[in-house]
Amino acid sequence: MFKLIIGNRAYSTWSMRGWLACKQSGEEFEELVVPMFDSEWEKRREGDEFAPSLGKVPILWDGDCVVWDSLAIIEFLADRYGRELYWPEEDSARGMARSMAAEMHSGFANLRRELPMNVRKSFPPIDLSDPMRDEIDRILQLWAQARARFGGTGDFLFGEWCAADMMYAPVVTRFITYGVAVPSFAGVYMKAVLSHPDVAEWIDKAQDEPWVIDQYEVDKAA
Ligand SMILES: N[C@@H](CCC(=O)N[C@@H](CS)C(=O)NCC(=O)O)C(=O)O
Repeated sequence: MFKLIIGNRAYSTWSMRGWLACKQSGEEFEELVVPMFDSEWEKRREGDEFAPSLGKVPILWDGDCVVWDSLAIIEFLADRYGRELYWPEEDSARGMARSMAAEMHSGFANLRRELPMNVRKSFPPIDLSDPMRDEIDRILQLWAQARARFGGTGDFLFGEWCAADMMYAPVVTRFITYGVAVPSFAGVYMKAVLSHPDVAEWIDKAQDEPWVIDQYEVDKAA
């Protein structure tokens, strides 16, 4: 059985992506939730289990084999359990899905910095900075293109739930948390993401976590 080390469900976007990828494998796996930034955090991340990732989560251990970084975890699991579980079958759809996942992984710095994930909260709508507005427009444009070209009759970006949806799931929760206005097609897509059983399970379990990180609890509209 492999083991996934993750941070707080309430706040850790990259953990959520890695965990969604593990759920998609259909395999039983052990999960270790490590509260980020508590008094033990620095000491814990100096331990052997955290060493390969320089102390960041998620980290997947399978015996001696270790894979860190959410996107690497997706690819590792796709190799092992079948690419079709993670990526669209058709080349141009898969090319776009991979590009969107990579753009999420390396981009949208303003959104990531200014709107930290908090799946337990929903704040009044905030005023968006111009750089963040541009990033949100780009995300909505990508979602619209994927849905129009490849969504077909399915609910997700490329029809079936895939790794691109996993990568954007924490964006969906951020849009909800900070009251970001979206066009109706995006609202429908976001509802589908929130209703996906794995996403719903993640959000559900986050409600019972005892830990609070003050900096992620700030109402930015206030
Ligand atoms: N690029 C990495 C990012 C991992 C990452 O930054 N994880 C955050 C939690 S969401 C973390 O461990 N932060 C703790 C820290 O930087 O001390 C991935 O995709 O997994």
